[in-house]
Amino acid sequence: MDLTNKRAVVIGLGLTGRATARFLARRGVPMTLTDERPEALAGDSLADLTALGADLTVAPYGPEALAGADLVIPSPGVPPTQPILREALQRGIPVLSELELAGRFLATPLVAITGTNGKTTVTTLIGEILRAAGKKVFVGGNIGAPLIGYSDGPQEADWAVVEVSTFQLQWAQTFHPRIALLLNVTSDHLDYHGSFEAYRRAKASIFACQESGDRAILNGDDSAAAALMGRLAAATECFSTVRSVPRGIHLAGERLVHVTPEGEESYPLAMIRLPGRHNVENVMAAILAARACGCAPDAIAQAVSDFRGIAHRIEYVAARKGVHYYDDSKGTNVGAVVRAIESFSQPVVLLLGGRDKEGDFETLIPLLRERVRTMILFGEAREKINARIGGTVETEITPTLEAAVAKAAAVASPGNIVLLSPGCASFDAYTGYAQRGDHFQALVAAEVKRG
Ligand code: UMA
Repeated sequence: MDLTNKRAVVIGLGLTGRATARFLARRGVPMTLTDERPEALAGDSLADLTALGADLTVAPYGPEALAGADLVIPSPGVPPTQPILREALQRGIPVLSELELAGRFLATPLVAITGTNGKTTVTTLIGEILRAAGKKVFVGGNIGAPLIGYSDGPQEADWAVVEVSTFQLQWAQTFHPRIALLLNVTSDHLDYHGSFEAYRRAKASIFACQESGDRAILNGDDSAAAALMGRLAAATECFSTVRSVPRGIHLAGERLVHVTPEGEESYPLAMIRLPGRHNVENVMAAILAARACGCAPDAIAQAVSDFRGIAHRIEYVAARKGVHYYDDSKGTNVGAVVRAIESFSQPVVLLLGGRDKEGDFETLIPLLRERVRTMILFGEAREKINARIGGTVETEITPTLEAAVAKAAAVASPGNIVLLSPGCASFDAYTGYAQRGDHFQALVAAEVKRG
């Protein structure tokens, strides 16, 4: 891609916007920066860019920021309904995600992972396996470090392993992973994409530019993912915990059996230290990707058995008076809540709430009846969730997470699990799920100290 004599407009100066702006600055591309929060561009917040000699214009947030634009790079969180994006499209100005731009300058083969849930676990685990197998790896994308930062550097890794969100895929046209994984598709981000169908299409677009020499990995137990079997250009493998598969990996008793054209390989189920059937799926997906990257089965088995999971994803926090507390702050959609509840056989006190994303809460009802003894609703969406599923089981309503933890400590009995799996975004009260999870853990620690 030739950026000579082009002016770029970068919308949103968070992690992605900043990394994009640095990339453009190093290439001498003049740019206009705009953000709906003017403070993101104020004071010395642009010092790193000016130090790079960036040719910068700061514009108020709105279509007027598009003056002279040859391309527009929106941050992932900018919905397509924003007037500035609608205006750019109407004027025929190319709109590219940071992922698309990064892909155009990437020389390292790419493993890309998408799905409603499990992306971060699978991305992290693939990175760990590749490292254990002696490969140099960049791990990033939606998980934290934007891919554009890697494309901007010397690109010394053997593989780039990136978690990819639908927000990033939305404006990607030529994004071409050597290995692409679709883990599952359940309802999420409908406030952004408008419909489940649009969300599903955005997820499936991860495969759009793949060719026959590439690898596609699908969840055979997920209807939206499995529907793509036989319809992709790339060589396709799938994983299943419920049935055997002709090409891919499945669960057979106490072993994971990988069927390849060369024969069968198998791994002990007991090597997986993470709870829940969903984590068996996650490990299966990672094995298929790692084998496609050329990692040996023994290195894979070792890395899987060393893997203890990721922060804020059904993370054990502490015990108090026989009650065990778990932090699943990363569970920001209803599908994630289902997975978290299903990970426990004990009665659950569930903390649910935050900022709603048009979540399909009614689908929780059978599981709530089966496994949840008390549901504590908190945050901005508490009344909305209460109107939809309140009273299905014993229900408490509290304004904040702090009050929710205090209530949970008061109602839980020995043998119960207190589970923060909010099913909502955190942005009503926090900068992100990690800050919410840290706060939860601090509140639990205070309860433990209190005795
Ligand atoms: N902004 C606007 N207009 C808008 C929305 C945001 O100007 O309409 C501005 C905000 O004021 C802010 C900046 O844009 O200054 C923030 O941009 P952003 O919300 O796109 O966030 P980044 O900091 O760039 O972080 C993004 C991802 N965030 C989102 O997709 C919302 C991070 O994923 C990701 O780790 C990071 O890029 C690096 O790739 C977070 C996430 O919640 C963890 N992702 C969603 C998920 O996993 O479900 C998709």
